[in-house]
Amino acid sequence: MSEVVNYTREGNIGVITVNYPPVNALSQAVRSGLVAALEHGQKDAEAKVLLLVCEGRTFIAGADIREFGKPMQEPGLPAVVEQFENSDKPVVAAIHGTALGGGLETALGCHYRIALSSAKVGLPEVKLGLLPGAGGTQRLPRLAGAQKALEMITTGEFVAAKDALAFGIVDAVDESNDVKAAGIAYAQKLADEGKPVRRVRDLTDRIEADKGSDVFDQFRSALQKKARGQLSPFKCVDAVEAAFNLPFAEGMKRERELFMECMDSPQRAGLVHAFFAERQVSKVKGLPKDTPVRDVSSVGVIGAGTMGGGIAMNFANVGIPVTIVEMKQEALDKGLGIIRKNYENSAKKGRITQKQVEDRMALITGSLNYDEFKNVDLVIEAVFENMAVKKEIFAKLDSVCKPGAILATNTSTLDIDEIASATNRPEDVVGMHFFSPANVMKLLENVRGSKTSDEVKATVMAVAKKIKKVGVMVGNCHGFVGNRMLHKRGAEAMALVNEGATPQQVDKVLTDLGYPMGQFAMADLAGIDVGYRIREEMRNAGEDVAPSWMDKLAEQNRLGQKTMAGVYKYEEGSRKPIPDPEVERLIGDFRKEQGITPREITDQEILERCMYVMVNEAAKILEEGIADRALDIDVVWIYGYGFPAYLGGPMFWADQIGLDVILAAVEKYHREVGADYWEPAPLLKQLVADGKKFGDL
Ligand code: 3H9
Repeated sequence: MSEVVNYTREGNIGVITVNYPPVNALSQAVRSGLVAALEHGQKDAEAKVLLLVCEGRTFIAGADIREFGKPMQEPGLPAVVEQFENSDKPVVAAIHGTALGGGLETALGCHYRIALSSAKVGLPEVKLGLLPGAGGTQRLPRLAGAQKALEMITTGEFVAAKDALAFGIVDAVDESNDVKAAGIAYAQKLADEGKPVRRVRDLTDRIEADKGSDVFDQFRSALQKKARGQLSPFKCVDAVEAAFNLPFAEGMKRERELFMECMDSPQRAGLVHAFFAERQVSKVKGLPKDTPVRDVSSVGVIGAGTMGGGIAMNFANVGIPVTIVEMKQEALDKGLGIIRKNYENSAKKGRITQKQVEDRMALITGSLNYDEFKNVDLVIEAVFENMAVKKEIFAKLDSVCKPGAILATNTSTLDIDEIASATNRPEDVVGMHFFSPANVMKLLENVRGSKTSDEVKATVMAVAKKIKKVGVMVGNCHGFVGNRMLHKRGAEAMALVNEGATPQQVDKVLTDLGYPMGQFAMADLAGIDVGYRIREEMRNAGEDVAPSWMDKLAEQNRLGQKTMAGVYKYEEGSRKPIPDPEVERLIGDFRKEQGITPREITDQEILERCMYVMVNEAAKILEEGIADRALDIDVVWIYGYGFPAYLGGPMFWADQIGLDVILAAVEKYHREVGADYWEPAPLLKQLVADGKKFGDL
């Protein structure tokens, strides 16, 4: 018998058990083990009904993603599922944890399904740039109809057991937490009642009901907006539609063709890279796995502004009490009011209940007094970017907070070590850089200072997980990983417009690549005054800051979305940027003032300058050890800046373009543009010389 799948018998029930930690993925060993165990069960004269069940934390969570991109080894999963469906003896799948992808498809090949009430099912292949390739697109609609099947397959979202029951995906839900006992009891009942096999492929009611429906076109047109630039969501619709237009066997062939198209696409490679990268970042290089983690069951936040409020919500959302301290009652009331409004909006959209709104608000208290931080386990400072103010706050925290409390700053650019130097416990000081809106964006850049202890590092990574963020540990430098790269892209975007491009041309190149918004639309969202204030402060400090047409926007009170005019103009109630001839004139005047003769700039030049400048900077970031691995940078950009996951992140993308191509362009722009940041990164040169990629590091 196979090591990972075994066959036993309990009375007249033949039990096929998968045991392949951590998630019982369908590796070649599992697939062949399943076939062998099924054959065993078929031959076992004593077995009247067969039961498929899994050991460990979950039912089969899908195909083994690590096998993707390698030659397929027999038996293929569609054939395995078919053999289960062909069985003459009824087969029951008993589901606990998550039955996902090929796991759910295997269960759909069984004749009956029972799930624990805590279980979830889903076909998340689309999130990996794929579609269900073992009959999921053909069998799910036969149980759940076109609408539900399309929803599940195009979003990849999981469905709770009780909903799966309502949709016809499972036949029974068991309230216990013993999946094997529940499965055996159900199988026994079937055996006692002499229930026949029931093959999903033969079910036709739902197919007849939805044949010719316009639901497929509705999904396609909704996806034009939601899944712009992506391949697999559209292929998912095509595959599901085939279930309604073709006999089962033909539909399976169509599914296979579409599946292979997706499997061979670079988007699949990018998304699989992103999947593993997201999991890798939680394993911080050089941080021992058994590093103790401090308990964080109460949190303090300084500042009730947009960032502070959003940060506080993350903790209240997972049941952790938060105290927000502000300087003035008015600011505190305003901040708490905004938090309530955000929750109320979520309730209106049906995302949370009114009770949850009240429960979460009850966890958030406001105060004007730092003494409230006496007993908290973690304080996060989220005031404006000013070193002197931050140092004053940290000195105060040092005197108020209990020993062992973690003192974190949400700074997006400032030196963590200098902030830590205002305390007598720099080992407890760390950066926790949230991304705006902090209650939505999934990235948390945890920034280690030179003295931050391992325990504190491990704790902030655990906190990220607890509040459902993707935590990435990075080093201390101006802008850390994300903003340091963004600043270079911003400088190039400005230079391109100065030289002759329009803001909308630059933004379009970025959105065509897959970014949710371009550089200038983003500036309008953040507020034109933000950069203006920073530049003014630098000028006041005697620094040499080049003039910018953005300053003129700020001086005309064109501050972005909030004043309905910035780089773009906006219509009442809309966030859609509309190019404004007035701004083009203003830019034209600026060029004249600066003695610049505008030239035609190609989209390719925009793409290269905006992207390669980031890749070159990222190579320096890697070299300096600010990021531990290229994949950390990829994850920062996917979760902090909406870089399209299907491109795998900027480093994975760069590897696909070819580092030699990028280096040649960086050298060219270094000569032509001349800015310091175009100085080619030695690491980039080294990798090209060695014929290596970022992914090889
Ligand atoms: C598919 O099925 C295609 C078919 O339609 C057609 C075939 C012909 N394979 O996430 P976690 C690893 S496509 C290999 O931290 P959690 C993961 O890397 C597949 N490894 O745990 C990690 O390893 P490590 C469709 C996998 O409890 C460890 O397991 N299925 C796989 O937070 C723990 O993972 C999916 O897309 C896999 N399939 O969440 C499901 N899955 O410890 C993808 C996980 O070394 N998986 N690993 O870092 C998930 O959504 C989550 O992992 C799951 C558990 C919800 C299962």
